[in-house]
Amino acid sequence: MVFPISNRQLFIGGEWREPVLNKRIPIINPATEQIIGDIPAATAEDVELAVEAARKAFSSNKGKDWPSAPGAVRAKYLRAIAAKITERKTELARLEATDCGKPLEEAAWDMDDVAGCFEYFADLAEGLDAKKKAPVSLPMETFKCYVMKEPIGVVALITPWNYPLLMAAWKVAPALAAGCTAILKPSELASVTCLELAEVCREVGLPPGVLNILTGLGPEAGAPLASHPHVDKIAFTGSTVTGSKIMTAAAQMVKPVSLELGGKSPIVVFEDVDLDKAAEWTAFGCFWTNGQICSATSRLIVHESIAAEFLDRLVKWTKNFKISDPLEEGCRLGPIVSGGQYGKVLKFISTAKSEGATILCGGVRPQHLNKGFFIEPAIITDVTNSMEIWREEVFGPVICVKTFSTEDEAIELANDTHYGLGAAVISNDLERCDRVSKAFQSGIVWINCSQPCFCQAPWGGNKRSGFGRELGEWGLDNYLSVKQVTQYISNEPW
Ligand code: TXE
Repeated sequence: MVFPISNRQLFIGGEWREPVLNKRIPIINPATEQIIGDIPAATAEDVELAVEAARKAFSSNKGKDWPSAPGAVRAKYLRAIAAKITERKTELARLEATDCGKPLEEAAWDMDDVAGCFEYFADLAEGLDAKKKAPVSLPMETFKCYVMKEPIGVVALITPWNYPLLMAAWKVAPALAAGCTAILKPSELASVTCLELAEVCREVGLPPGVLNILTGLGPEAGAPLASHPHVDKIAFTGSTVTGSKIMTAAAQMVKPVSLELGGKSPIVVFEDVDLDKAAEWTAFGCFWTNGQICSATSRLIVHESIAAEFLDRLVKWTKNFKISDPLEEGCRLGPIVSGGQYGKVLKFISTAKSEGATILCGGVRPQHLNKGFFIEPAIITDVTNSMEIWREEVFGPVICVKTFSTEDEAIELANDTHYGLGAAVISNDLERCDRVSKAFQSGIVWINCSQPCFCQAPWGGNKRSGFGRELGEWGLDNYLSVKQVTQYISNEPW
């Protein structure tokens, strides 16, 4: 089905602009493999213009500019953006589903979360006004000291394709709330809704240059942005490989970065669980959004005494999923985002098979769909600790299974990874859950569930899953720098 997609340009300094080199990238509908439009492809020349516009919005007209405006003023814009997103929710959800392949219903939840995220950071922007000068207590009365929180400056926000508008919101909302000005570079695989965010910003009259949106390829648009000397901070979500390149570019100029990277999160299922409920959370935790979630709990570690029965139920759950065009009523799994990612996921599965793993179910194109990048969810057993499928992020609907006999063994298996984003434990023994939560080496832990996420709570990982936290007050702090001011207040000479 062809859905009309607006022919947008780059959004720089509050205006639509053709890319300097006039290049465009086709948009491919992953459900049909058809080209359904195109997006502008920015290059270093456009990055230059966008950084200049953001810098001007940050530092011109002191006293009336974005960073020095009261938080309450910035909050008004953030709320206006949230209201427009809500107003256009149905249309934006359709665009998102068509562009990245996620089921329409899930895309609609994303739009609610996007609006909620802008609302939440509007509240925090207002809160900043009351915290302008936080006193520090000192051991002597001859000095007075206070702390000011100031926006970091011009920030580069580089985002992925799995939650295109939501990942943008997680960065844009706190950056703008803090008083930063920004350049957003969404993924070339799914940029359509981010270009609509530009239109929303234009409609609500966001001051020119406060948010600039450059679509384009990673090496052509992302790299010059990350290495630009007038960008003060980079916030990135994406692969560990690209995260490392961005960190290298930032290191050249000693520039702060926050990185939300890949994962290979475990879900540990103990023998005392309700098997159906546990199977449902396990299926949700790994197959939601087709497993294209950095925190997907894609390593199942299940107690040996229930493994056979549990896997039976898990297979039943996955077989119930409706796999179809994401716009179809009741769709539960859409296509993988792109041909490249599709090939990558299939390769992971065939390598696992050739190394001796058993594909218990799925891992192939569904018989009823002969076009589009569709894969039936795969459950893989007989994996060893050293197999690639057990160690590396697949970013597709694939779960690998290992069994354990003791709690210590389960924890060891769970932590035996170079990633550290999420981890889940399912058990009716809450003391055990508490022990296991403490032992997990991850930034996020779920007890008796997997994947719920709230914009009030910090999000981010350890080890090669990156560092820094998004969301909550931690997410706002990502875009603030702390200034200490100490004053000598005694009349006596020092
Ligand atoms: O990611 P990239 P890709 C993982 C997942 C997936 C793999 C590859 O395993 O299979 O990454 O996906 C921009 N300088 N995740 O290729 O390359 C790029 O244009 C600056 C995990 O899509 O990391 C896009 O905007 N920017 C994940 C963004 O980086 C560069 C979400 C992410 O792309 C750049 C997505 C460069 N040199 C994929 N190269 C998660 N953590 O949620 C690329 N980019």
